Amino acid sequence: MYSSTHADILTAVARFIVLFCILLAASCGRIGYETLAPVDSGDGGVDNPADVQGDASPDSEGPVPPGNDQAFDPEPDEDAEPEDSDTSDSQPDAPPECDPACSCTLYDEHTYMFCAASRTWDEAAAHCRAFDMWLVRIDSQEEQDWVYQHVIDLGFGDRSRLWLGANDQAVEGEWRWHDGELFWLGGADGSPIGGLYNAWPEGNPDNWTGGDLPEENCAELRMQLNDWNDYRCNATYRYACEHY
Ligand SMILES: [Ca+2]
Ligand SMILES: [Ca+2]
Ligand SMILES: [Ca+2]
Repeated sequence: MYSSTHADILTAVARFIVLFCILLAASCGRIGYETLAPVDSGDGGVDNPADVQGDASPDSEGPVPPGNDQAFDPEPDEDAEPEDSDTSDSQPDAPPECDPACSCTLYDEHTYMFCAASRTWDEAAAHCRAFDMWLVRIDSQEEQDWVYQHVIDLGFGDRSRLWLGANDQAVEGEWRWHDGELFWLGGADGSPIGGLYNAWPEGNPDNWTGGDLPEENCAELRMQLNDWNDYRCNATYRYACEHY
């Protein structure tokens, strides 16, 4: 009798414990859900249309666990930094490399390289091309005067001569810049092409050949007069390159 009663008590206690645990588990589950759910239930349970519209976009992000928000933030930042560095990388790519033996400077967003070494026109032109430049192309009185003054500032001398990109080596009388663009047709009595600038003085280009000398097919800047002259391309002058 006693043992039977004792067993009943144990069974009742066990049932109570099991029931308690079931209730406890159900209670915990509900608490856990409600903890995450308010934002969702706000969407689903919203009876006010105004709230639906107002909450729609924020809630669509809101229900994403806060942990995700934190995960999202670093990712755009990491993306943003490379974009910035890419942009900054593309800028340094623009200016060409400068030969340490020459002097480089910036004017009107173009890089110029002034070289004191004396070379023939073809040698000077090749040197410019090796640094992604052309022999200097002068397109305005302002550029002409700037080049003139810069040569003075560099100490090249006010009587020095400087190779320019202009030449008529391919066809006599067709004066083209180093890049190939035609800007003058004819001799001293010729005409500018396309309204392009020139600084020929009266009497040049004259293709002078005095005796057995080669023709004059390359243009020099005469510092003494701040103008241009056609001269023999195998002469050796200082020169200026331009990146454009
Ligand atoms: Ca130029
Ligand atoms: Ca000529
Ligand atoms: Ca001449």
